[in-house]
Amino acid sequence: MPVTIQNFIDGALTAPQSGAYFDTDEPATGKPYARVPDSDAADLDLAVAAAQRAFPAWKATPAKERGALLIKLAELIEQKKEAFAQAESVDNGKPLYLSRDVDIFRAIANLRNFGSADLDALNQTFEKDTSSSYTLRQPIGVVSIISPWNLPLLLFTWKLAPALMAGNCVIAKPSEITPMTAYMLSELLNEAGFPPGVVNVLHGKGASIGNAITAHPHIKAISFTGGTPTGLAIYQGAAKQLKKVSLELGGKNPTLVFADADFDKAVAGVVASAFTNQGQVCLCSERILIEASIYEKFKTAMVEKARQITIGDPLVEGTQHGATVSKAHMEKILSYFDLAVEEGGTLLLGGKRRIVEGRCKDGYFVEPTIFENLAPTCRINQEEVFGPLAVLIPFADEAEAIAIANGTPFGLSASVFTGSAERGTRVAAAIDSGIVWINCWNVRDLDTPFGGMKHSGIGREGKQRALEFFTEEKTVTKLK
Ligand code: TXE
Repeated sequence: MPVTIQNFIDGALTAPQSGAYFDTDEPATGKPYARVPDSDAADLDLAVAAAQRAFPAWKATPAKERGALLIKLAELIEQKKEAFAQAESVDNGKPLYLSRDVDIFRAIANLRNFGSADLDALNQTFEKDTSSSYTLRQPIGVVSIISPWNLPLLLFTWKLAPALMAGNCVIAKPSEITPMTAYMLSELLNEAGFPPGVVNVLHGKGASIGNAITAHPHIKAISFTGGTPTGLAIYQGAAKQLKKVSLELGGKNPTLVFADADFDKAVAGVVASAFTNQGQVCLCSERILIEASIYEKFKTAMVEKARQITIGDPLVEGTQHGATVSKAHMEKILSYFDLAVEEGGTLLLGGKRRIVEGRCKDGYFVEPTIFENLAPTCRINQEEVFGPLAVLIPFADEAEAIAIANGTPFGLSASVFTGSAERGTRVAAAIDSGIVWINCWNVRDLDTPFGGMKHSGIGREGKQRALEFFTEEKTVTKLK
C-alpha cells in the first residue's frame, strides 16, 4: 500500500482541503509508492493565517532559543538518519551512500550551522563627527521556500534553517517529485518544540500550490532553487508585489583541464563532477574543456574511469550510480543524447537507458554518457541537460578555454585543474560564474557565499548571505 503524505499546518498533520492526492513513484522501480497532497490556494490560506498568528511571538523569541530548536531538530533527524537516508534513496533513486554521506549528513549540518549563527554579527555601526548610526536586521514576516528534487532534504533545510533562525514564519514547499523526507521532517517539528504555525509544509505541484505561493499577498519573500524557466516565472510573479526573491537556478558548468594539471586527480575530479548523483546536481559539469596537447590521453583515461562506475539498485550497498528521478526526466535526458547525435557528436560511452534486472527492471536508469566532436555553440553545449552527460571539448590555450567557458547563458560554477597557482588564480578571476573550484570540485564550506551569475540566478545563499536575505535591514541614526 502506498504511504499517504500529509501537509503540516498550524502544528498538525493535515489532509488537503480538496481531498485530492496524486501518486509519486519510486524511480528505481517505476512503481507508485506514495500519495501526495495536491494542495491549492485553500491550504495555503490556512497555512499563511497560522504563520501570521505565530509571527509576533516567534519574532520576539531570542535568536539563541530559535537556534536551539533548529539544533534539536538536527538531533532528532540524526537519531533517525538511516531511515531518512533510505527514504531519500527510494524517493529520488540516488545510491544510499550519497543519501547518507551527502544528503542527510548535510541536512543535519545545515540545521546545526544556522542554528548556531550569530545574528548580531550582521549589524554595523557608523561613527561620524555629528552623528552615530547602527543597523538592525529584523525578520520579514511570512516567507516561503520552494525546493527541488535533486537534493531534497539538503536543499529544503538549506533554506528552512536561515529563514527560521532569522525569525520568520515559513511556508515550505518541497518538490512534488520527492516529498518524503520533508514529510518526515514535518513529523518531528512538534517534538523539536517549534510553536504551531512557525513552520508549515505544503505538498503539491508547481502549477497549483507553487503559483499560489508566488501570488499570495501576505508572503513577503521567496527563496527558490530549481530550473531557470520556473525561476523566471516566480521572478515575474513576485515582481507584481515587490516580493523579495532569491533564485538558485540551472547551470552549464565547465571544467577546464590544463596540460600541467595532476593528471590522475583531474581525471577523478572530472568524472565526479560529471556523474555524481546521476549528473543531477546544479554544480555538475556537463562541459569538459581539455588542453589539446593532452586531449587524447585524457579522453581515454576518463572514458575508462567512467566505464567502471557501478550502476544498479540504489538500495544495494556498493551501487555508485542509481536511477534518474522520474520517467519524464529520463526521457528528457535521452532526447538530449539523440540531439547530440543529430548535431554530429561522436558517442564515446553510454548513450542509452540501462535495464537493471530484478526489482529494478522498470527503473529509470541512464548510463554515464560521454560525447565529443560537438562545437561549443551546439544546443547540447548550451542547454542544461541535468543528467549523466559529459561533452569533451579541446582548447588550444588559456584565452580560448576562458572564452568557451564563458560562452553560455549560465554562470553557476566552474572547476579549473592546473599545476600553476598563478594560472588557477588568473582563470578563476576571468570566469563568469558565482563559484570556482581550483583543483577540486564541489568542496563546500557552508559559510561561503553560494549562487550564480547570468541565467543561473539572483542573490547568494550561504551563512551570512542567507540570513541577510531573510531579514529586513533598518538604519537608526542619532545626533551626537
Ligand atoms: O524543476 P522545477 P523541474 C533544472 C533541471 C531540470 C529542470 C526542470 O535542468 O531538468 O530544472 O526540473 C516548483 N511556481 N533543475 O521541472 O519546475 C516545483 O514544484 C512556483 C535545476 O523538476 O524548477 C518544485 O518544488 N513553484 C535544479 C520546484 O519548483 C513552482 C534543481 C523546482 O521545480 C512552479 C532541479 C511555479 N510556477 C531542476 N513550477 C537546481 N538548480 O539545482 C514548479 N515549481
